[in-house]
Amino acid sequence: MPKLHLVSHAICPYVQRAVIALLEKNAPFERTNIDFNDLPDWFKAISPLGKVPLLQVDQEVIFESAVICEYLDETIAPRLHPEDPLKRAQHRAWIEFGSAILATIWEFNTASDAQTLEAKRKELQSRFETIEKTLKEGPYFAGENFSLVDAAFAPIFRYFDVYDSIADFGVFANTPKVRAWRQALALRPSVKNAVAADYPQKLIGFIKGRDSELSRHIAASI
Ligand SMILES: N[C@@H](CCC(=O)N[C@@H](CS)C(=O)NCC(=O)O)C(=O)O
Repeated sequence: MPKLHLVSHAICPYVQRAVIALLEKNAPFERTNIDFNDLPDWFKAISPLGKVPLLQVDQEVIFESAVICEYLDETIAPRLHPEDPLKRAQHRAWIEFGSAILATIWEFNTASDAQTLEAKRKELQSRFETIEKTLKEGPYFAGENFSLVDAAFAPIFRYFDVYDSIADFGVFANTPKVRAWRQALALRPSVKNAVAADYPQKLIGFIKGRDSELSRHIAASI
């Protein structure tokens, strides 16, 4: 088994995908959280894009969360991707869909005015309405078995635990299956343990550090 070192950040959702996959596989790994305001030279030297997650596998480097998760899935049991190639392709597609949601979440976090925040809120609601149509019995995306799609969506839902403490944005009002999926993922040990206990405070601090509509909501809520 090669030595795995995951270069990380305390609140990065893409990092959490890889951490959740590693924890599901019970694989030993070292995690180092870096500070984007003070990037270590060793990270600059090995990171092609200057982004996390980055996985060191012995002396080799892999970047991009989806690629890291695929590598982990191909090398460490149990498989989190379906065996069937068509189903696997569909799972990859929904992971991409999750990345599109993360892009909208970024725009929601940084929206400069109330109108933009509302537009992004509606966009998020509509994305979850789309995924509602694909969900079956649960508790996870593909039923009983936890998959890499679950690893990709758990960090998305974690944002909403913090948003819920700010205001009722009603993003999941029309999506009961998504709500149940979100609850099931929040209870999963790998999901719980992918971030430290101070994650909510760190995310709130990150949002408050920007002159955004959401930071004004936080100021109004305390
Ligand atoms: N597509 C990349 C996105 C990774 C990403 O955007 N990571 C952010 C932190 S959440 C980052 O490293 N940002 C640093 C920067 O852009 O300078 C992946 O899936 O790994």
